[in-house]
Amino acid sequence: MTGVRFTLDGREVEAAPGETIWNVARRVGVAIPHLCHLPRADYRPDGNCRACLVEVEGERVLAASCRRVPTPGMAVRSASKRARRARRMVFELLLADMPEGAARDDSGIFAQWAREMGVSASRFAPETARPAPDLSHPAMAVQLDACITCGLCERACREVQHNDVIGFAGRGMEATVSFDLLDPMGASSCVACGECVQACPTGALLPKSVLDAAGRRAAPPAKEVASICPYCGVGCQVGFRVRDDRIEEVVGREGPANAGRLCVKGRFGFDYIAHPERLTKPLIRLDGAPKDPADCLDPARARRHFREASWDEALERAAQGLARIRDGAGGPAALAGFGSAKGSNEEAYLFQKLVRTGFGTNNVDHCTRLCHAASVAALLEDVGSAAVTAPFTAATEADLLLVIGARPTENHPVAATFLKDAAARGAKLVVMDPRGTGLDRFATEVVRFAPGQDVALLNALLHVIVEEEIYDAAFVASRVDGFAELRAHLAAYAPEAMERLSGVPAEQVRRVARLYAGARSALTLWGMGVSQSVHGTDNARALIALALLCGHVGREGAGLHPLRGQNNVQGASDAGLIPMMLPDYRRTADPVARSFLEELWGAKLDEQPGLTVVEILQAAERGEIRGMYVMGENPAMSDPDLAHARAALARLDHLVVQDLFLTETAALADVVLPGSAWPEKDGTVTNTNRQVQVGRAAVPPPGEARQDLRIIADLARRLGLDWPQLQARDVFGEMAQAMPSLANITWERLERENSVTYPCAAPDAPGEAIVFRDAFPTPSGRARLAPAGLSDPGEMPDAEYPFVLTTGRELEHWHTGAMTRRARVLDALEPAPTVSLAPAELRRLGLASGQRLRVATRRGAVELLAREDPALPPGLAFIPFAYREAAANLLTDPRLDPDGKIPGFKFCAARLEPA
Ligand SMILES: Nc1nc2c(c(=O)[nH]1)N[C@H]1C(S)=C(S)[C@@H](COP(=O)(O)OP(=O)(O)OC[C@H]3O[C@@H](n4cnc5c(=O)[nH]c(N)nc54)[C@H](O)[C@@H]3O)O[C@H]1N2
Ligand SMILES: Nc1nc2c(c(=O)[nH]1)N[C@H]1C(S)=C(S)[C@@H](COP(=O)(O)OP(=O)(O)OC[C@H]3O[C@@H](n4cnc5c(=O)[nH]c(N)nc54)[C@H](O)[C@@H]3O)O[C@H]1N2
Ligand SMILES: [Mo]
Repeated sequence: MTGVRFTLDGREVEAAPGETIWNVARRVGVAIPHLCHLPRADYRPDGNCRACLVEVEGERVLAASCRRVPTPGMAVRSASKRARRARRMVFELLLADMPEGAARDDSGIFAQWAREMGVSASRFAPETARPAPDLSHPAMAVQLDACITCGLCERACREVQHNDVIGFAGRGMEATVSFDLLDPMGASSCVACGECVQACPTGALLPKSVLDAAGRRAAPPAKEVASICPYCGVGCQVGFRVRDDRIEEVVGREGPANAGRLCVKGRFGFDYIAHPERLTKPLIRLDGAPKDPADCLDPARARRHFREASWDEALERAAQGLARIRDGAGGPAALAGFGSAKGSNEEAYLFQKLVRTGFGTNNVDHCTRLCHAASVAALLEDVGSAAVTAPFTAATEADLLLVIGARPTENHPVAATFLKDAAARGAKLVVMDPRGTGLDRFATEVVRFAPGQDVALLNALLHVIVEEEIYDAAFVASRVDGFAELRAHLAAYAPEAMERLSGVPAEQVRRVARLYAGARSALTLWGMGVSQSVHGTDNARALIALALLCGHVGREGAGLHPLRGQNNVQGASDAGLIPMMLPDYRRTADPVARSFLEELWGAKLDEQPGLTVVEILQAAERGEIRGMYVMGENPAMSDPDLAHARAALARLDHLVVQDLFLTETAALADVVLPGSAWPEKDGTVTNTNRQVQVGRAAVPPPGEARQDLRIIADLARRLGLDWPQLQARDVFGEMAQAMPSLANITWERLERENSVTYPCAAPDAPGEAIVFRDAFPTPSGRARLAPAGLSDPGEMPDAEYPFVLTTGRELEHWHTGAMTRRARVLDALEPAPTVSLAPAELRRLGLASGQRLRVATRRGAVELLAREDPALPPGLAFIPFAYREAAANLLTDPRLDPDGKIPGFKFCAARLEPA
């Protein structure tokens, strides 16, 4: 590749093929103003604002340098008098229409350049009447008096995030930014990703959190700390902008998983850490105060049962209670710990080490059990490793994307932008889900099927691929075992035979099978719809078989990607917060692994695998587990069949909860320890793409709240372990010794590079984004095609409970609502619990949207507001589990998948009636 030589202000420079004059100038340190141009790869240069005009020798008109690509020998003058005067004129004209002669964002790109060029007043009179501000959205202020119609917001909304809300109404001088059909922003279909706000050069769009009373952002941005978003497994790199120890604004940084983009939670959901209900002192339950599950309904009520205590007293009380049980009749097996996928890798590692060596049991688990446990079981069985084989950004190279049982536009919104990018580029997109999803409008095929019938659908696809011999025969021959058995098994699964169960026309199954098998490279992404089922492992087996059969693993643009949920669920699992596995998935029964860690930790390890999340609570209800330590989890909201789960927690002799808030779980505790929120700590997290990323403390914890890492170590010492007080970087060092997967990743390297993918072959090599190119990490090096059979999807509807109830999430809320219901913007966007139903079902019940409805199952009942949702099929009702006043999990069924031990959160029988 040879570059193009030309001169810039008399200096010889070279442009890469396709590189614009503006980009070359920036690279060599020549500053040219820009407004409508955002120097990010995903923003197309538009050249409409003329702020970047330069003179090209021999050309009559000035050229927009953001778009113009140089030709050999071209002489470009960026600083000629003519170019400078033209650019000045552009700024003056724009300024004429702005309030008080300046932009609304004094730190924005427009104001910076205006200052730089010495343009502070305009010779021109305002052209048009100033539009009134639109303050209808809880998060963003629209003040179009400062708008220069540069179009960046439209590109942000349409081309970068593919949300298609912002457009231009009117023509020429009258053109104005509009949301949908000239709706107020707050009433539009805007999903509040804030991409437009981040792109706007003038402050016409600003986050409300930075505005002064006059609607301006006055001072330049305060300190910006580079960290990671605390919400989902995408792992967006963020900048926390801090003033006076308060986060004022969050901006997207260009991390490998987000390329500068964020979603509503990451950008606007940060103020939970400063909510008045934040715990700032340790609490101890008053002697004799009853543990009443009804307190879970109202933390304020629960608070009366506690008194504040010193850290010394609280830690001593916490440790003594655990030690008494450990050393008593039940022994270590009467103790258990739930660690956190919301904390750092270092915390997760120390937590499991504390339970294994300080409690003396493997009863340690975390929310992964309620999440991808079934996927993990199937992946370990079939390909030998549970992490993704390709990052979601492999969508860029894929020519087909299959998304099943996941709604990335709501739950992994920034990952969704990459999928939408791929579809816009021409990749095929197949979406399979019982409910309509936000990706449907980008899809080539939308396969709506009956809930719980994944095996029927997937086996039918497999049947067609085998029958029509369109599988990847070479891949099957060289890389996988079990083909003959699978083929025999599939004979009974013709799409015509499965149609009755899955509801999918055989013709569509055949079409999709050919599409998927015929793709050059397909990326297979899935979520909770596959995993959270009493036969979730079978669902995942069938899906994995589909990818293996077609050879869609271990190549560019191909791979298996179970979208990981929590910000650190990949890392917490890797670090060993799993009852049957030590760090790096080595079985507790493996004597080599045990003795290696016994040496490193200087402690004896139990070879018996421990109990899982739901099993632990069931054992607690039977009185077999007597003491628990729960950090950064809220099982009194997130576990199935809450009446029982809460009774189990209440029955414990000793419960220690370490959280940010007096959660529904903490309401049942004996000791509550106030921990640190993510923006308050240093530490690493591992995202869904296997990227280990580093977060840095931006603000201190409030009051007497302490670093989680320190609390774990303090408890360990009080339980008799000889642990020094370590910083995150030191713990990372020990962790890297315990975990071969972290080879060649050091704290120093992470500080330097912010993100490194594991596995990584050398200290200076990039990590391996795509794995299993030549072999699978199984004893034979080959993968396994595992046949999956049909079984009931769970508790079947009947005359008494005729509906199927499914549960899950909304864009704005995080799980049990502990964080997001305490984030002002998010709570304002989704303030109340709802049950969504197909319009026809709503009519049948004689209800309209917004009316109260009672939903009952064999386990409990809740009341919530009805919401009409045409994306739901008849017979299916959806409830998000974020609302304590109508906790979805009072309704759900605790039956477990036999292999993954995951409950079927997506399916149980329910009755609906007007309240
Ligand atoms: N906004 C937000 N984002 C989140 C979270 C959050 O709480 N809020 N949580 C994070 C976590 S931990 C996780 S695990 C992820 C989860 O992210 P997703 O996997 O997207 O989770 P859900 O929305 O629970 O369910 C996904 C889909 O499963 C479908 N489904 C229901 N029944 C079936 C079925 O029988 N078969 C199939 N194939 N599909 C079915 C539902 O219709 C839904 O579209 O999200 C993460 N991101
Ligand atoms: N009905 C139904 N139930 C479900 C699901 C479903 O789809 N339907 N999905 C399941 C899934 S996939 C998951 S992952 C689980 C999630 O279940 P949980 O993990 O129990 O839910 P969260 O609300 O994320 O709980 C996190 C807790 O950690 C606290 N926290 C946050 N950051 C920190 C920190 O830095 N330090 C400390 N000490 N605490 C912190 C929060 O305040 C909160 O109380 O829910 C499961 N339950
Ligand atoms: Mo999850």
